[in-house]
Amino acid sequence: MTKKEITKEVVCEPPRTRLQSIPIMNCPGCHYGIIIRMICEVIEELGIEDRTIGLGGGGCTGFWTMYFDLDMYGGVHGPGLAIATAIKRVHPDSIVFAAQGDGEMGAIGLGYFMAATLRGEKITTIFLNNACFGTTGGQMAPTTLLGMRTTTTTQGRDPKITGFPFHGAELAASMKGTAYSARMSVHTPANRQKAKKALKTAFEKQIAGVGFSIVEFLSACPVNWHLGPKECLDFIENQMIAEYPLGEFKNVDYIEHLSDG
Ligand SMILES: Cc1ncc(C[n+]2csc(CCOP(=O)(O)OP(=O)(O)O)c2C)c(N)n1
Ligand code: SF4
Repeated sequence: MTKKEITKEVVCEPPRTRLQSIPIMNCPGCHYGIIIRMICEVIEELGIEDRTIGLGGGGCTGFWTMYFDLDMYGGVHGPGLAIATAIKRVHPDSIVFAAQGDGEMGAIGLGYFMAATLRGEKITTIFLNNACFGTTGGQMAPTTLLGMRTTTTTQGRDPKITGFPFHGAELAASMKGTAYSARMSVHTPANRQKAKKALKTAFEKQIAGVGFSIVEFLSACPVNWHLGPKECLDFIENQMIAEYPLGEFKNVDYIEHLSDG
């Protein structure tokens, strides 16, 4: 009997801009890794890796500064979009993206978010909506669903006490300086494809100098949702999307008094 020859063929390689010496340090089932890879793919497809500067956040996106083979800046919890603004203004030819947790952008950093959208800063925001403060143990975030139990809403979120969920993508879309705003999810392959297209469009708006751009991602946090990775996909499909509809909320190619050209 002759031994069957085994041939190896590379069918999928990691993106160049994903620094392979640093493993992704998320909890199992976290969607941040999928989103990190997507950012790398989009940056490479747009050919902007030599002029991209990324900003990590203050929560679980704090580790993001280590994952990319790009110029990266360590974020602080809250003023991320002010820091991203400064980077862009000092380096106007650069392409700047900022990762923002929902506790970060919707609570401590809400003022910086509003200011950046009001000014129409030509930066791209990646807004991670996992309905809780992930890093610090699953406290209620502005995005926590009504009735959802967290470590600070043990009986379920009650709007009479803690208000209603924060809709970042719709809020950004209502601002004059915003060129592109969308909410996407990566919980199925089809949604991942749509999300990548949206992310690419968001970066293209910045490249064209149109205005502020943002993609909100619904993202699983299995450890704080107390659900398994598969149950998290169902939770996104059945609970999260009911509160946070997916889609584009704004997509314009020119904003008077603001856009380049
Ligand atoms: C100024 C400041 N306040 C509070 C904290 C503590 N802190 C660190 S991460 C975090 C919550 C992170 O939640 P979120 O922004 O939703 O990001 P995630 O961890 O879910 O990615 C908090 C409150 C801090 N690091 N800095
Ligand atoms: S705490 Fe949540 S957001 Fe943070 S790495 Fe773990 S699963 Fe991801």
